[in-house]
Amino acid sequence: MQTKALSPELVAMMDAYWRAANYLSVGQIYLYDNPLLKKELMLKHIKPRLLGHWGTVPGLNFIYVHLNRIIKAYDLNIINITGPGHGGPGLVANAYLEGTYSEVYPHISQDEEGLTRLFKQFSFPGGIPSHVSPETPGSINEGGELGYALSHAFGAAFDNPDLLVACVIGDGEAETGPMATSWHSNKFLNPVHDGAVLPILHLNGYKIAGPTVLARIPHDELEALFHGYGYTPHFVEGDEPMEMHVLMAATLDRVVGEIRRIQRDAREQGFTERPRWPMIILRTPKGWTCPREVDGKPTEGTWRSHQVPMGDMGHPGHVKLLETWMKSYRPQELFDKSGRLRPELAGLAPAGERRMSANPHANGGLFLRDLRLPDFGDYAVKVPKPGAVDAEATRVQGEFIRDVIARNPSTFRVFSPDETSSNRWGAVFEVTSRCSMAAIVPGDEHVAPDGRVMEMLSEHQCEGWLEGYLLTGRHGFFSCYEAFIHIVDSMFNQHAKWLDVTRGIPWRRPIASLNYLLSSHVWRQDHNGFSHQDPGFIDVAANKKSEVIRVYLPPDANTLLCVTDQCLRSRNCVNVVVAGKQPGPQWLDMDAAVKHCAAGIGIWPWASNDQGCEPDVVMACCGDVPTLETLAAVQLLREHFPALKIRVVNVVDLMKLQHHREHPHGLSDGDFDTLFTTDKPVIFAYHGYPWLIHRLTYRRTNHGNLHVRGFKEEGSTTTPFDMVVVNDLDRFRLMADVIDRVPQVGATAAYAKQAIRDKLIEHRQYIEEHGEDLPEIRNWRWGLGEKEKLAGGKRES
Ligand SMILES: Cc1ncc(C[n+]2csc(CCOP(=O)(O)OP(=O)(O)O)c2C)c(N)n1
Repeated sequence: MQTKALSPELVAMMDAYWRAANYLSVGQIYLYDNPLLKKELMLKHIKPRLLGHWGTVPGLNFIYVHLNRIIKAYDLNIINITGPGHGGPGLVANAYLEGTYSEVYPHISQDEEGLTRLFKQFSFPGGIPSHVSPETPGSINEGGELGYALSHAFGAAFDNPDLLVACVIGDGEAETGPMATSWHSNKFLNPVHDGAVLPILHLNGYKIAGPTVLARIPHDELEALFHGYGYTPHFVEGDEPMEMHVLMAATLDRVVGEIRRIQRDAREQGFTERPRWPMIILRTPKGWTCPREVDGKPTEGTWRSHQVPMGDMGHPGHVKLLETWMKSYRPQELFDKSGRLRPELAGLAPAGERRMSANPHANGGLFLRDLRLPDFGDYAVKVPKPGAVDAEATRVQGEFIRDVIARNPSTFRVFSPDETSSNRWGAVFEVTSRCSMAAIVPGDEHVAPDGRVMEMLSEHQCEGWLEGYLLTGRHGFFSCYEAFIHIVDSMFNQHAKWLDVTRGIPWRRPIASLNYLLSSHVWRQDHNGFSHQDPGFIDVAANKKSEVIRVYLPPDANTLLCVTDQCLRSRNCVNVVVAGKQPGPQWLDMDAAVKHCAAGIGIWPWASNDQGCEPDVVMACCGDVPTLETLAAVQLLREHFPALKIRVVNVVDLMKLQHHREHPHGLSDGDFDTLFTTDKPVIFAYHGYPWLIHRLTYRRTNHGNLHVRGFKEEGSTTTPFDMVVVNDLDRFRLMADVIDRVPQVGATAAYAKQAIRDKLIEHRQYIEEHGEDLPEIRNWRWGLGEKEKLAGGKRES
C-alpha cells in the first residue's frame, strides 16, 4: 500500500521519533542515572525496584507518531485516549518529546539533567504513577482500571464537532463488559454536531499472562464482528517497522478521508442515515523491539513483555542486555550531546495546542463555562404549610432540568440507562428527545438523532460518556435507579480518584461535577422488590476523599430544586442526590427550603416543641421516607405524651454529620452538640444502611446516645409502609424507640407500647387481606389527630 504523504525520508524520521519515544519509555522504566548512556551501563544506574509496563508501550508510541503526522498533514484537532493506560511511560515520553512536559513541569527540562529527572521520577517515591494518570498532560483517561476508554472517547466527542478523538483499546481491555458495550456508542454520535472517534484496537495478542480472545479468532470473524458493530475495520498488521510505518500512514490517510466524507455529507445535507465510521485494527508484537529472548525464554511478542521484560537486574548479563536494547534505538542519532531531541525530529510534532499533550480538550476546565440556569425558585411547589400538599419531587426537578437543557443546547446532556421517564424526568421530552442514530420506527416516542437525552441500558456506558463529556469541559446529570448505580461503583471510584488528584495539579482547571440523581429508591420500589432495594451507593461514595464527595437527601421537591441548582454550579465534585419519585408530602416552602439547604442541616421548629428548653429527645431524619416516618412518629408522641419535649432535626447534606476537619461541609463539635445535645437520646431515621451514620458521627460527644434506624436488608414486593415496618423504620417503631429511651414518658408508656404492638398486627392483617396500606397510613397528614386512631378509633376511608 502506498501513501503519497510518506516519503522515504519522512518514514525514516518518523521511525526515529518512534525510537526516541521508545528509548525514553525504557529509560523511565529502568534508569536511575546515565540517561544518555554516555557511560557504560552499570547496576548502579538502574533503579532498585522496576515498576511499570512495557508490553503495550511500543504500540502506543507507534500510534502516537502516526497521529502526529495526520494532525500536521490535515490540520486536525486530535486528543488521544489510551485504553491501556498502564503504558504510562509512552505517553509521558511523547509529552516530553513535544515539550509540553517541560512547560508544565519546568524541572523536567529538555536536557540531560531533565532526562535524568524524567527517568528517575517514573514509578518512584515522590515521583509520578506508572499509568496515564492526571499528572500526564493530554490524558483524560488514566486507564488504570480497564474498560472505559471508548465510552470516554465518545463522551469527549459529543458536541465537539471539530474534535477527533483517537482511542486505543487493548485487546485485553476489549474483553471487559464496559468496553464490549461501548462499541455501540456509534449509534449515538451525530456527524452533524458531534466530533469523530477513531477506535484503534491494539491486538498485541496478550494480556498480563495469557492470550486475548480477539487476537485468537480468525480474521474473517474479527472483521465480521466489527462490521456487525457498524464500523469499517481497517487492518494494519505486521512486525517490520518500516513496512508498518507505510501501512499505518496509508491507512490513516484513508481513515481521515472517510471521516471527512462522513462529516461533510452530514453537515451539508443534514443527518440522513447512521454512518459506518472507520476503525483500525492494529496487530503488532507485544513488547515490540524489546529483547527477543531473556534467559532463553521468548520475550518480544509474548506475554512476558507485559510489565518489565527483565526484572532481576542482578542476574548475570541483564545489565548488558538492557544496554544493548536501549542502544538499539541509537540514542546518539536522536538526542544531541546536551540531551535535547534533535530539531529535525522535534519538528515532526505538531505545535502549540495541536500537540495532543497540550490539547485544551484534555484539560476540559479550560473550556468550561457556567451553565445558563433558570431560577429554580420558578419551579417551586407552593407549600402553604408543612405537609399541606403532595408532590412528586423528581417530576418537579425534571421541569427544571428541561429548561437547563433548553438553555444550554450544546453544553449539557442527560444520561440514563432508560430511566429518564421512570424517574419522572418526562418533562425533558417537551424540549428534546432520546438520542439515536439507529433506525427510528413508527411508535417510537421522543427518539431523534439530535436528542440530548443519552439513554442506553448500560450504566457503564452512561457513566463513561458522562465522564468523557465532563472531562472535556461540559456539564451533565446521570439519572439512575438507586440500586443499580452500584454497577458503576468502580467507575465512580476511578473518577473520584481522578478528581482528587487533579485538585493538586495547578495546571488542571476545575471541571463540572459529576451529578447523580438516584431515584426509584429503596423505600419505594413498589413494582420490583428486594432486587431493586439497595441504598449502599452512598456508603461507596463516603469512602472517597471528603473534598470531592457530596451526598444530598432532600426531603421534598423544593429542597430537591435547591440541591439540584447547587450541584449544577459546583466543580470538581461528585454529587450524589437521592430523592423519591412517588407523591409525598411537601414540608418546606421555597424560602424555608433555600435556608435549610444552605445550612444543610437544621431544626424544624414547626415540628418541634422544645423551644426555650432542653429537649427530652432529638428525632433526626435524613431522606424523604425517613422524614415522613419521623414526623408521623413525632405527631404520635406529641399526642400521647404532650409534656415530652421533642426536637426534630432534618439532614439534607449528609456530610454535615462529619467533623469539619474531616469534611469541608462538616459541623464543628460545638455546632453538632448544639443541634444534637450532649446527653439526650437521638433517634435517627436514615435512608440507607444505619452504620454509615455511626461512622460519620463516631467521635461526636453524644454518639453514645445515638440510635439509628435504616435499611437492614429486609425487603420484598410489598406495600410502601410495610417496607419501613420490616426494617423497623416505621413511625411506630420510632415511637417505641423513644419510649424505650426516654424515662420522662412515664406511666402511660406501657399502654402506648401495647397500642403500637396491636397496630402493627393490624397493619399486617390489613395488607395481607387488602394488598395496600391501612387507610390511616395512606391518608396520613401532618397535623391531623392520631391518638384515637392509634387507640383503634374510627378509621378514615
Ligand atoms: C478492569 C481491570 N481488570 C484487570 C486489570 C489488571 N490488568 C492490567 S493490564 C492487564 C492486561 C491488559 O491487556 P491489554 O488491554 O491487551 O493491554 P496490553 O496488552 O496492551 O498491555 C490487566 C488484566 C485492570 N487494570 N483493569
